[in-house]
Parts: sequence; C-alpha cells; structure tokens
Amino acid sequence: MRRIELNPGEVFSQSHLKRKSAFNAAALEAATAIIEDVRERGDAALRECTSRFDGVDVTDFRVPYSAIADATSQVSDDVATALRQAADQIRDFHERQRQQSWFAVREDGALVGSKVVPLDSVGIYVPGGRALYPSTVLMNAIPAAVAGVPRIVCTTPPTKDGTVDAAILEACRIAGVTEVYTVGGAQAIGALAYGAESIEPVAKITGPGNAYVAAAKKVVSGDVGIDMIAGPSEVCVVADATADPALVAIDLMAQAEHDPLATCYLVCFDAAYADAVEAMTERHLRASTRAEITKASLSDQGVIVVCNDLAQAIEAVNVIAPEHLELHVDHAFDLLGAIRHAGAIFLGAWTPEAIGDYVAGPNHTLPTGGTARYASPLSVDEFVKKSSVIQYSPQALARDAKTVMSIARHEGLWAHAMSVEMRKNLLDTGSIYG
Ligand code: HSO
Ligand code: ZN
Repeated sequence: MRRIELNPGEVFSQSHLKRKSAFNAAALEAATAIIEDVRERGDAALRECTSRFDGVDVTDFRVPYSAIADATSQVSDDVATALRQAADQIRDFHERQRQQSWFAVREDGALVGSKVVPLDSVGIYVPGGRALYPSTVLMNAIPAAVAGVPRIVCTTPPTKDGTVDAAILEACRIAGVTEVYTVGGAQAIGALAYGAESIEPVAKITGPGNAYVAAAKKVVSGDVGIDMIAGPSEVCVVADATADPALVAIDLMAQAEHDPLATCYLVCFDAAYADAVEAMTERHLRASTRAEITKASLSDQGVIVVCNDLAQAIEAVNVIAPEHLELHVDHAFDLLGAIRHAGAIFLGAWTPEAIGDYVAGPNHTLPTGGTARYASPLSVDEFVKKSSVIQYSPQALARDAKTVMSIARHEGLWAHAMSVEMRKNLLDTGSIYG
C-alpha cells in the first residue's frame, strides 16, 4: 500500500489522493453507441450484445414467473434463511424512512402541502461478473417495495448457460421484484430507459455496475431517473493502538476482494502499526480464495496515512469522504460528531463492514469516490417523488393579491398580474373588470 506519513500539523489534502472518475471516455462512447442501437433495433440489439459480451445466445430475456416462485427450492436452506433474515432487517430499517404527505392550513384558509407518490416503475441493475450479489437485489428492491413502487424490474447478465443464479432469483422473490430479465451491460440500461419488444421502459434505474453500466446510466439520465454513478467500492479504516492488526487487515481485505480497483485506506498513528497490518494482510492472503484481486487492489490502490494525532486523522477522513468508514478506536461513538463526510460509519471493533453489507439493515448502496461530500446512501426517498399542493380561499387570495401583482408587474408579466387582479376585483365589486 502507498504510504503517506504526515508531519505534525500537516493538513491532508485532495492532492494526496489520486482518485479516478467512475467512468471513462471510451466507456461513454461505447455505451452511447449500444444504447442508440437498442433504441433503434430493440430486442435484436439486445440479443446481439448479449451474444457478443456475455457469450450466450438468449432468445427470451424474461425469466418466467415460475422460476422466481420456485427459487427457494434451488438454493440451500442456509442461504434462503440468511436472505430472509437479512431482508427482514433491511425492511425494518427502510420502513423508518417512509415519508408522509403533509398539508398545512393557514388561518386565512390557504392550504399548502406536499403529496408523496411512489414511482410507477423502477429498474434494478444487478451486476454479474466477478461476484454474484443477491444482497444488492435486497438493498435496491426492498426500499422500492417499502416506497410502494408497484412494478420492480430486475435485470442481470446471464450466466454462461443463459440462466440467472438461483440466489439472485430467491432474493428477487423475497424482496418483491415483479419482473426479471437476463440482460446486462449498457444494453440493459438502454432497454430499461427506452424499452424494447420484451421490456417495457421504467421511470428510474438504480443499482451498481461496471464502467459501461455507469457510463450508460449517465447517458440515459434525464430521460429516466438514476440513483447515482457508482464507482469502485472503498473503505477507510481508522485504527488506534486498541485495534487488533489482524482484524484491521481482514477488514481492508473485505473491501479489496471486490475489485482490483477497490480502494482501501488505513488511517493510523504510527509506522510500526502500519507494518503490523501489512504483515497481517500478507498472512491472510495465503488463505484467501480471492488473493489475486485482493492483492492487486491493496498494492495498486491502497493508501496508508500515518497521522500524529486524532484531529489530523479526522481531517484526513473528511477529505477522503469514504464510502465506508470503520472507526476501530477506543470510544468510537465519541468521534461521530466530528465525522462530516462518509457514506456509512461503522463504530468499534465489533462492527466490520460486512455486517452492513448484508444484514444490519442500512443500505449498502453508498456514495463512492468522495461523493459522500454531497450524497447520501440509497433510501426510500429515491423511489418516491412529490407534488406540491396549493388551494386558496377567497380570503387568502385577497390577502396575497397585492404581493403577486407587485412582483408580476416588475417581471413584466401582465397576465400573471391580471389573473390575480381579476379575482380580487370579483371579490371587491362582483365583477372581474372592477
Ligand atoms: N461492499 C459492497 C456491497 C457488497 N458487499 C455486496 C458484499 N456484497 C459495496 O457497498
Ligand atoms: Zn462488500
């Protein structure tokens, strides 16, 4: 891992980081061409892309309802039980995010309010490739279901035999997904956004994906809603002398094993401690089943920041604005107030990130690449929209007429002013012309 040893009082800055963007120009160009093709040729383009990129010929993209209903029998009891428990805790957490419509009535009888409406439909992209993520199905579909979205579509690349992993289907069943399609990549995003013979378009697309999926979401954004442009996953572990280097090492590796581009930050307080953590990663690597990816991520992307005190460490964390932050320090909760930018914050030695990835309840779809400076975790809010509601009484109109007329005239908008003046006249004289 690259090491940065800060001098006392030195401020950690963006220039210490060498972050890459979540997508690149080549991916953007390729994704744009694929999406255009899907818009023009529909299913024929989806079939061609699937055979070219996934190496399988799929004739019917829609997974039959019976395959989803039967999924439980295709996975081990152990996995089915785990998915159900995780789903229950994810649902409990997200139920708390549900927003109510509200209306306020003023003394003059004016009513103003906000009406919350679930989206008609959403498309959830579930990546294939390096790993299978039934947990991602739960994390996207459950908030959509809690929001009340009636049509929840899931697309995922086909496996080599053209099917969908049974655990993904089981997660779809548990979470309330209504349609599943075996199509991935930019072509899936194009079909979700604009439709194809076999897929009706959706109002919003959520879910993570590779550089092409990220680029495709950027291309269709505006025509449909998107959640965020997710980059490679990140963790930042702050470790003081109370943290066991073996646990810190395995927590870093839990992020590194996702992707060679995943980024791990260790923020600690002396070089010897950093050495101990690195020695432990070497040791754990010997047992890892994903040693190659883990090693590539740690050596190419990993960063160790050696700080002189806690204040300097917290400053560094707020500059990194990590997707996941683990505080392996004494009295971790006491630091919470000082942490300004992090997607999810894991407090203390007993809270590895994996707990949040799967089961604690909060969403694991989090802002990456420093976007935690302005963005929040995926939530029920992403699956609803609001309409403002206004109803005026005659008294309320009389009260506010002058204000509208003054501003409208200043803006040079004659009919705006008149639409209020005529009503005021009607109230005052019984005639709209005064
Ligand atoms: N750490 C990933 C989520 C995940 N981990 C899914 C395992 N499965 C991004 O938050
Ligand atoms: Zn993970």
